[in-house]
Amino acid sequence: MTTRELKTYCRLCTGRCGMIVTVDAVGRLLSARGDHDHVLSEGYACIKGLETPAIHNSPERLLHPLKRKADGTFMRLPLEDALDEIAQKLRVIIDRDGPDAVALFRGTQNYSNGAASYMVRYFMQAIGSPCFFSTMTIDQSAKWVTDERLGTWAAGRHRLETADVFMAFGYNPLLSVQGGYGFYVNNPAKRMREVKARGLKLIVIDPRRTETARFADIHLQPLPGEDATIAAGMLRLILAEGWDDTAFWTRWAPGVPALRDAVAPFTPDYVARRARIPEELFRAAVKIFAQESRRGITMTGTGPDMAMHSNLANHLIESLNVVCGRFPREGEAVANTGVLEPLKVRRAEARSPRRSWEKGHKSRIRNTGQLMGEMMCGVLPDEILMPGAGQIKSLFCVAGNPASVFPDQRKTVAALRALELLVTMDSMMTNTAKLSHYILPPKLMFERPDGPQIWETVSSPKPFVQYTPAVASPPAGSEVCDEWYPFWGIAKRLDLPIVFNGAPLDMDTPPSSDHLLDLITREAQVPLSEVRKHPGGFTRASVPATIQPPRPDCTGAFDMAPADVVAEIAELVREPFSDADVGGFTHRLAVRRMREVLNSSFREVPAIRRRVPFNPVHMHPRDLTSLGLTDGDAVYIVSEHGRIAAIVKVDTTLRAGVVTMSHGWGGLPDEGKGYEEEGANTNLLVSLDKDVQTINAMARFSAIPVRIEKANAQALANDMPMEGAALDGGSQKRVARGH
Ligand SMILES: Nc1nc2c(c(=O)[nH]1)N[C@H]1C(S)=C(S)[C@@H](COP(=O)(O)OP(=O)(O)OC[C@H]3O[C@@H](n4cnc5c(=O)[nH]c(N)nc54)[C@H](O)[C@@H]3O)O[C@H]1N2
Ligand SMILES: Nc1nc2c(c(=O)[nH]1)N[C@H]1C(S)=C(S)[C@@H](COP(=O)(O)OP(=O)(O)OC[C@H]3O[C@@H](n4cnc5c(=O)[nH]c(N)nc54)[C@H](O)[C@@H]3O)O[C@H]1N2
Ligand code: SF4
Ligand SMILES: [Mo]
Repeated sequence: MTTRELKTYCRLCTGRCGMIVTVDAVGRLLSARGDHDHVLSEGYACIKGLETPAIHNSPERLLHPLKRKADGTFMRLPLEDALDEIAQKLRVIIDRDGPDAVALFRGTQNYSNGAASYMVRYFMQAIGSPCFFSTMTIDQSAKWVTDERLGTWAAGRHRLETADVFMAFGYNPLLSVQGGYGFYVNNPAKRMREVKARGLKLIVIDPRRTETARFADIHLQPLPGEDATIAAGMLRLILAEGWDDTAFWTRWAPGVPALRDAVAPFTPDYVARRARIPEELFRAAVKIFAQESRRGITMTGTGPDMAMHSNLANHLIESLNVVCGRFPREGEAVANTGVLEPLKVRRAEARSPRRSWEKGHKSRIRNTGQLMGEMMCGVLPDEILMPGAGQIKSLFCVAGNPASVFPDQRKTVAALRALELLVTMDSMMTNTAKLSHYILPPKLMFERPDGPQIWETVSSPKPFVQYTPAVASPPAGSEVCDEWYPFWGIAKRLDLPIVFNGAPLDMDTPPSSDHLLDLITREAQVPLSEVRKHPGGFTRASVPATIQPPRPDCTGAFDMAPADVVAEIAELVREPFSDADVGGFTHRLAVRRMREVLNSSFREVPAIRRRVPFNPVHMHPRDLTSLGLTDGDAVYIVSEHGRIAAIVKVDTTLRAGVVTMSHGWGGLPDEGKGYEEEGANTNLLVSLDKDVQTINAMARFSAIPVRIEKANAQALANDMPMEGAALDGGSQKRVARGH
């Protein structure tokens, strides 16, 4: 058999590992391996990237558009017929209820799909609906809230390559390969060894001794959910000891004294007792970060951003960077000037907060506003369920699986079922797909060209981008489409012109994906046509550029202590120390990611199923002993909101009192195949009504008070044993607490 090897890259996560795929004569994807010549990833690729051929060729992959029939089963129909029907139904909804009745949810696998990630935004603009949702607001939107109420530094932050210190709150890039502002994630373990070898000090604040924490000079292992407490204490100590950069904040953050007053109660002793960390270790961490280091930032991952007080925690953690002045200054060289991003002038000046959620479109749910032009996922289920003007009647779900990953799975599923029109673009029969009226399966990663990269200059140490053509053909006989195509096709049928990055699209003849990529990058410093000539990636020297002085009339400043932040600090102080013991909830459940799966996907791959058939609940040996449990026992995990069954896995990397379990597992509530087949969904334990953050409606996914009860094996064989769960959503049966 003739085979060919082609260079490409993996787009599943921000690692963007260079890959070499092998395809047969007809373009069928046979295998994938890391590209050792790749400038950034140097041959590294994780099990998910390596197993991607198994997803492309999976017998479970959906290969044709499907329509759900009245009896709940699905029938095939040609794509153009599906688009006709969808457009017709949308026309009815828009004419009757207005464009606001149409919503779109962007899941994680849409971000790195260049053409489609832009198209979904332009499609919603063409419809004229503000109801755009994305995973950004069920993951780390605390960062957006902070940008919008603290402000930002126009020249970015200190970068890892020149840092003396890096302090990570609940962030585990060595497993999650999540890049962005903090850590370069191409081949993360190698990068970590390099920066440690040149003397970087690493501080990790995480209830688990994670893959990242193993490299830490100091690892604080607090109770989850106490990051606001810890950061407040750090600010207090830094300002009390004079380890701050007074000249910097006097000019750019005049509210620091007000913040200092607000955090006065957070003495080292209080922080240590409340977060349950050794006071001396806490002091040592602050000393390394603020006194002994000059360069380097602190940042959060999903841990603090998904726990309670997430917005406050993020504000206070970013305030540590401000108080210590961890931003590039005038005259410093710009590290990465980019390739496809337009060349920007970077100025050493603060940008005042915009508080955009206070203006513009408001949700009917708790009057929640928008961030970065998006509505908050935390209001989506109620926006669908609540009748009246403005009710969402139709949802496009693109490359995501809300039925598995949204908070309060029962309410979310009830909402998805209540939709008049649910259209899902996915290649698998996910929990969300099962509830959809139409499923439009897309071409997958290696079947599409790509190039433009989000975070191009912040997440890479040097100007580097990679273009990839489609390197594999979709399975023979399939009718899978480019992910952007249905949106163009529906807009065409509705007579709505699409303006794509400023360019009106021809609405008679569909564009090509490459044409769309060219439009996205039309202001690029190096034309995409040039980048295309370098199959393994394109590197250039940084354009010599320095950070420019602030504009003479610059009035920008960080807002350290706005009234809402001060009120949240006061509320934190008033709170009982630990709610973990309240109401019989003895433990805290924290978020955890698994190397082998990506949120709810990859579980179907045989090689992965053999390694991780379900999501165990990880517990410390001491907790097992005190509950009379052993490794492999069946338990119930009970929160105020719900109850799930799971199998215990002993884990010495945890602190006692904290249990972890990864998300995205399990079937639809009460319809699953049982725990040992598909795991359990932790979002049955998460409420959308209680402990929800203001501004971004973010639920408490981490640091959830739970108790662990011994169960019998029967509990696992059953479908979700939901008796005992406090249900909500009104329309659902309310079952008495069963124990
Ligand atoms: N293999 C794999 N990789 C992934 C994903 C995946 O599902 N699997 N998902 C991708 C996605 S969508 C994202 S957003 C990124 C996320 O990437 P990260 O933000 O790095 O998230 P995690 O790896 O979950 O690390 C969060 C850490 O927070 C800790 N933690 C939990 N609660 C708290 C708390 O209250 N306080 C503190 N200080 N720590 C806490 C946990 O122990 C955990 O180690 O990963 C991406 N990469
Ligand atoms: N309890 C709890 N809940 C959580 C989290 C947590 O830590 N704990 N983490 C949260 C976070 S950080 C996030 S980001 C969300 C994740 O939220 P989602 O992005 O909604 O979840 P995924 O399971 O990653 O969904 C991706 C889907 O895209 C499909 N897919 C793969 N490739 C393609 C493609 O090329 N095109 C299309 N159209 N589809 C494709 C996959 O089959 C899969 O169904 O979950 C959140 N939910
Ligand atoms: S780390 Fe894994 S999933 Fe992420 S880009 Fe690399 S191979 Fe793909
Ligand atoms: Mo995420």
